[in-house]
Amino acid sequence: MSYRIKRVAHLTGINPATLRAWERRYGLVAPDRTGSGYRLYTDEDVAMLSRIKILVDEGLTIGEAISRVRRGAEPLPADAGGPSIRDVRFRMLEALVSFDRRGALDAYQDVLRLPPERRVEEVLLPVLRQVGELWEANECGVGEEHFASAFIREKLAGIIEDLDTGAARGPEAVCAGVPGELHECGLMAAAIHLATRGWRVVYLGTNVPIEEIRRILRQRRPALFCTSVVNTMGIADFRDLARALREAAPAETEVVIGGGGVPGPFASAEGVRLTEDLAELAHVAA
Ligand code: B12
Repeated sequence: MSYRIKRVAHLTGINPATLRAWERRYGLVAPDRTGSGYRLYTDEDVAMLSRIKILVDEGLTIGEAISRVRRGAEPLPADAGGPSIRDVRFRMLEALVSFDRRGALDAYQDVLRLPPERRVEEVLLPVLRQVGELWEANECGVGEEHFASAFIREKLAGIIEDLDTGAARGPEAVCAGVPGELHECGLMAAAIHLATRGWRVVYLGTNVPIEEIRRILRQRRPALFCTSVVNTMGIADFRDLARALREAAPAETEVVIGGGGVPGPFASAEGVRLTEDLAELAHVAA
């Protein structure tokens, strides 16, 4: 049987952006394409991706998970001695959809030992996506989703505060959401990703008018401008947005648009780097 990417995401629990990133970066799978360019995955692809997802959920890095699956070896308990990441995610999710702030904080407490990036990418964002799935499946309401988003956003803001992004001595990055885009957590994750690599981050939040972005970029002339597009956009609108951002930025500023709303697989935009993957920011940063 063959499956489209959304179905694979549903079956494996790996979001489409990550599936595409793993394919590109690690050559994990090489799906065929339909006539219109959509990926088609096989049963074997789905089985292998599910196995990798389980290992990553158990706390292995993606690199470790891939080499283990390629060697066909049995997984080792990655979090021996502490609660597993999967367990923490489960407890946090349960607490959040029950409006149990104390319970969610207790769960978060158990992963404070992890470096900020792992807390973000392995706990906070996956829990938020799971809340989204519950909401989509009508298993929780908008109220629960808002409560959970507010909690996750608060933890991300706490990490940004702890990283003291304004004091860093590295190159400067401006992170801002574009008009109409209210999803903020991907943008915050990008800011955290950069800050942990020594970037000085000027974080503007969501829904910033293009004219304001232009004014600030022209004034500060940062090395990097980052935005996150989560709402799906048509290719034409997306190109207009990318062009407007490229024009708004000085020539020396690299412009990066990330997020699951970036249309694929044909999207491209001159002078703008498109990526769905936070890890690619490390290459930009390099
Ligand atoms: C929380 C949430 C909200 C909150 C946001 C609160 C906040 N402060 O951020 C609120 C309530 C505001 C909201 C509103 C809406 N939402 Co909403 N929301 C979500 C939810 C549950 C989580 C979003 C999120 O932050 N995910 C975590 C992020 C970080 O994961 P990610 O996007 O996959 O990002 C990864 C990569 O793409 C990458 N990345 C992301 N950004 C960047 C940036 C850079 C530079 C880089 C390098 C990488 C990168 O890194 C991430 C880690 O791997 C999702 C469900 C889901 N599955 O995500 C729906 C979801 C995104 N929302 C959706 C919708 C439809 C809406 C509304 C239109 C609902 C409505 N009818 O009003 C509005 C739109 C508001 C607007 N104008 O933007 C849809 C989007 C469908 C689509 N693709 O267009 C989703 C997918 C739910 C669904 N399944 O239908 N939402």
